[in-house]
Amino acid sequence: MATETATTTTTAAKATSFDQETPKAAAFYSGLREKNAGPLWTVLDKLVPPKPNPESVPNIWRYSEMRPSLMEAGKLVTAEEAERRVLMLVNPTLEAPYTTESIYAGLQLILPNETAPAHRHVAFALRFIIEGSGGFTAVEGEKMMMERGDVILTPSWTWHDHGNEGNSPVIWLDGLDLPLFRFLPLNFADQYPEKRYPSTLSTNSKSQFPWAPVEKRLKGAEGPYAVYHYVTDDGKALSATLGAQAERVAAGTTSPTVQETGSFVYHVVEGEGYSTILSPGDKSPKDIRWTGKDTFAIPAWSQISHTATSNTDVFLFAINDRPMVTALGLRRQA
Ligand code: 1HN
Repeated sequence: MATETATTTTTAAKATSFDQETPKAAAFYSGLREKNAGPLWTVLDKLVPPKPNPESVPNIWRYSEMRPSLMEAGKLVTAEEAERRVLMLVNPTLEAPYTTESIYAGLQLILPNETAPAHRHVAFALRFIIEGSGGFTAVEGEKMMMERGDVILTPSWTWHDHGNEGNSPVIWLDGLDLPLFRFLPLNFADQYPEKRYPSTLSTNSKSQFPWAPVEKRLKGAEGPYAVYHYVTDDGKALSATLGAQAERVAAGTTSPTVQETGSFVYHVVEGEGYSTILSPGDKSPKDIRWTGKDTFAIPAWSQISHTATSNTDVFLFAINDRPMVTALGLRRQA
């Protein structure tokens, strides 16, 4: 990304008052580049903008389009060959691993009897199970059966492998803090010498958050809109980097407009509707229509509201970067 910024800002500099470059000035600028230095005054606007200026754009990955591609991937490569058979959700204006500037998301498929072999890494992962039964993930010796709507954590540096003991495809949404490791290149990883790390079945793991209690909380909350913030047993965010939330928007209503210094990857659990997103880079709001199992990205500091057009309530799940934004003292809300 650094290279991209440098390129854009050099171009931008040419269009400003510094474009009356005399041969002497031109020689000065190119001489600086040879010294691995550069003039701040041509890029200051971009480095210190009046408001956040994400490069990412709002984008949707429709399940009706992504699922066939996942199934095709299932024919091309085994989970074992791939290590993780994932279609990354790449923001149109960025490259992998950026779904937003701070969140990586992907759709992972595991077919019956496959194994995604055990490894561990510093990056944190959380998963939202979309479809299939009989899938499992084992995290540091705890084997958890994956059910639709579960959120399952893979904390930093824990051994994990996935499998499918059922007879249908199992698909989930992965969220990882991989963008952070482009900025801080500190992500180590290990392969386990065996396919699986030894594990025993767990039905009440601290790393597994079933949907039913979350849905119950959302349904029990008064009013047409409710949000639930996932927390661990000790009341903390799900990790130091990424967190998660779920929302209910009553049928036929629109949620309040919010704007905060963080980005989101939303996933539609149930219902139909659209989100109205005014991202900092856009002049007018954009409506993104969605239905069940779709996933969409929202850049930082966007104005966001969700409208439920179905005649049943809408339930949304979202991965956010709030823990890291908060830890860095950068959290603001409009
Ligand atoms: C990973 O370990 C998983 O364990 C999924 O399922 C996606 C993307 C990048 C790096 C590691 C997994 C990943 C990943």
